[in-house]
Parts: sequence; C-alpha cells; structure tokens
Amino acid sequence: MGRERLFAYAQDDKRGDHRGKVLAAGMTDTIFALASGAGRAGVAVYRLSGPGAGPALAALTGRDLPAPRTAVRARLRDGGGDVIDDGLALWFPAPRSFTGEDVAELHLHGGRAVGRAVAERLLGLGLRPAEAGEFSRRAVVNGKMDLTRAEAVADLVEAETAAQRRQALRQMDGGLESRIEGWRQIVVGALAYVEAAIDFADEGMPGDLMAGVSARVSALAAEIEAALADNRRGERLRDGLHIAILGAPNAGKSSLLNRLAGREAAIVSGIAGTTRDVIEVHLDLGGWPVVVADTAGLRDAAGEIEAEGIRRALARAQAADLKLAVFDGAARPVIDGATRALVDGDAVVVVNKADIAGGGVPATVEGRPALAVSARTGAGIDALVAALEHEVASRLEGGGAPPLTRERHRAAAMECRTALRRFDPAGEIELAAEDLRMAGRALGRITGRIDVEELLDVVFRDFCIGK
Ligand SMILES: Nc1nc2c(ncn2[C@@H]2O[C@H](COP(=O)(O)OP(=O)(O)OP(=O)(O)O)[C@@H](O)[C@H]2O)c(=O)[nH]1
Ligand SMILES: [Mg+2]
Repeated sequence: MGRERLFAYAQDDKRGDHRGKVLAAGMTDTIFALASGAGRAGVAVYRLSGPGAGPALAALTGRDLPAPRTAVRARLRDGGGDVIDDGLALWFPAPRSFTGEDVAELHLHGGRAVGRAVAERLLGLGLRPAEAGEFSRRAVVNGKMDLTRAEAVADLVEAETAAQRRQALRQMDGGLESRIEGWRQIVVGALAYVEAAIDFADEGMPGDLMAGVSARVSALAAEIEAALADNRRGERLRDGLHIAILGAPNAGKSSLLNRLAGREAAIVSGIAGTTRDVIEVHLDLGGWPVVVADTAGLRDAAGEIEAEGIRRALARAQAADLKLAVFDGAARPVIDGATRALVDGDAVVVVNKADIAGGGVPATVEGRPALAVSARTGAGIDALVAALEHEVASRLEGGGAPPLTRERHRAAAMECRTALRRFDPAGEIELAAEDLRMAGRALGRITGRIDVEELLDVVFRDFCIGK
C-alpha cells in the first residue's frame, strides 16, 4: 500500500523536537460545538464529531440515522421528550467527513434558548464542548488534511478582504502543501543517493551521480532562499499592510484618515497638535487589507505629551510598510522639512488643502510624485486611493508560487535552507546524509507530515542491529 503516513505535530520552538508527538488515532471522546457565529441568528449550525455522534443524533431525533450526507428534517427532543426545535440533521459517517470521524450536523433556529437546550442534551448524552481548533486538529490527525490546509481553514474564517480570501483558499486547496512536498521530495531523493553511497562504500559511487545530487541540492537551497526573500508577503497579506500617515501639525492627516475610512475615526481640529496617540483603522483597499495609522504632527516645539506622540509617530514611520507623507498646501511655499526627511521609495506624497492652496502644488517631493488632494472637498482622493492600491498591490502581489504564510513556515524553511547549504558530499558522507535528514524533517514540520520510514529512521537509529 505504498508509504503510509503518520502525522506529527509541528513544534513551536524553532529548534524543534523532530521526533514530534505522534498521536494515536483512537480519540474516544465525542465533541460538539456551535459552528456558526454566536448570538441570535436565523440558523445556527451545531457540529458533533466522534464515535458518539451517531448515537447522539439518533437519541436527539428519536429515529434511525438518516442516509449519509443527506439533509433530513428532524424534531429534536430533550431528555424528557419535550421538543427543543424543528430543524435539519445531516449525517457524515467516518471517514468521509471533515474530521475523518463520525460527524453529525444540526441546523437549528439560532436562538439562545435553543442553543442552551441542545448543549444540555448533548452534555447529558456524554459529549463535551470542543476546544478551539479541535475539529481541524482531528482532521489533521486523521489524515484529512495537512497542517498548512488546516491553517488555511482558520485564515479563510478570518479573511476580511478578497486578497486574503484568495490566499487562504489557495492554501486550503493544497497550494503550499504541494510546494513544500515538492521540495521535500527533492531532499528525499538526494538522501536516497547519499545513503546508497554509504551502503556501497566499497564499490564507490560514480562521481557524476554525486555531482548531480550536489547540483540539485544547491538549486533547491537557492529556490528556498528565493521563497524566503519575498518580503514576508504571505504573512503581511494575513496581517494587513501597515501604512503610516505622517506630516506637520494641521496638515490634515486626521482629515485624510477620516476620508479614507469613510467615517470620523480621528478628531479633527484647527488646533495644531490635536492628534497625540496613534489611531489605527483597518481598511479594505481594493481587496488588499491595510492598517492605516494616523499619527501626531511632527514639530520641535511640543509639550511632554505631544513629544511622546511624535516619538510614536516616528516609530510608526520606521515600522510602516508604506508612508503617506502629507504636506500642507496652504502653508506653501514652505515644505515641511521633518516630513520631507521621511520621503523615500516607500512613501506616497500628497499635498493637502488643494482647495485653498492657490497656485500649483509641486509635481514631486524628493523625487516622488506629489498628489494634490483636498480632505475637505474630496478632490483627488480617488487618485490617492488608486496610488495607495497600486503601492500596496506591488508589495503583496506575488503571482507565482503560494507563499509561506506563517512565522513557523519561515523558521522551518530557514532551518532547511541552512542544512542544505551545509550539505557537502565531498566531506564526511555520514554528515552529508544527516544534513539532508535535517532538511527533510524541517520541511516535514511545515506540513506536519513525516513519512513512517523517516520516522522509523529517527526512532530506531540508536538501536543496534539484530535487536
Ligand atoms: N481647507 C481645507 N482645510 C482642511 C483640509 N484638510 C484639513 N483641513 C483643516 O485643517 C485643520 C487640521 O486638520 P487635521 O486633520 O486635524 O490635521 P492633522 O494633520 O491631523 O493635525 P494634528 O493632529 O494636529 O497633527 C482642520 O481645521 C481641518 O478642517 C483641506 O483639504 N482643506
Ligand atoms: Mg491629527
């Protein structure tokens, strides 16, 4: 039946305990949870998983289990025979279910009293409430999906913009898994050659075979390096790109934030130094997730509180992926020096108050094109949004391969890359083999998949022959 697979949990710590914690399949308790959002709703979906799901469904409905994967109308009753609700029931016998276990689903009316009665009944039947992520966890343990797909399920639930949704869907379809698996196959293939070289040391390996292995290993190291040098695109798409609005007091930063947000998120006033703290707004910019931060106006003469605000503003400027540098068009021809100093390749420049600026605004500031806008009238805001969208897209768009989307993917890929770079078939051959094993294990931790044979290698390496 070919190579069986076991599933090991990825370790959080970077060095990792690569023996992993292999879970035995037989989890006996049956869990339940409200799978739809909490609170009042037209419909609420309850999910049950585990060996007790079938008996619980039968007890609730007072009838035989419905045909698999077919919705049937059912009256659910509590322990005393009183009707709890009239809804739909679905039955997904193992292994063809989300978790790979017996699963039942109840679609009921989304009232709190219904929810309480259902939970009481299920508790009475010996089920227990699921812990966070437990359904997905069981799906991974039962081989229904790898860790990257399980993470993608969570990302899809969290997705707030179209780009986040697309990235999550692609990963859920196994995009990242097959990329990582492809890398791992190359490592495993190379390891097979090296092990053959060890086994048949007396006969000697043809030199050109080893040269081929070496070339494939360095090509893979380069490919992983390129994947790591993607500016953390996948993670940033999950988190949202950070944009800091910067400029002199009264330039109209808060007014611009409110324009972009479409609501009065920040206080606007004619008093210079109104904004002190950093104010963040999460926005969907043409499908791209961004976190826009309004900051305190930059100036020298400032009291204690404002000075702290300015310190925070500069820290934001440093940490931001993109800066929105705001100049006061009414203050022209004076171009604020403190703001100007922050303009670089990561800045979008606007000259605000175009409605009262009189005369033209400069075409560029520090070589970056300057957009004339008015936060008051809305003039130029569409062009500003388009410019921001363009800048954000150029930082998040990847086109090609599915990106690494979590710090733990990155840490493991780095560990793999390091081991591959260390690989030296001309040196001690046992050490070369060990480097490949480490590289393969690091990749295996990303998907949570470790071949049984590899695992057995690790477990039994220290046994002596004949034992
Ligand atoms: N005419 C005109 N006035 C504007 C425009 N944008 C902002 N203002 C006014 O400029 C003043 C300052 O605006 P804010 O948005 O509070 O400026 P800020 O840059 O956040 O200022 P601080 O928080 O003090 O750093 C307010 O009176 C706004 O109404 C604009 O496009 N045109
Ligand atoms: Mg402000």
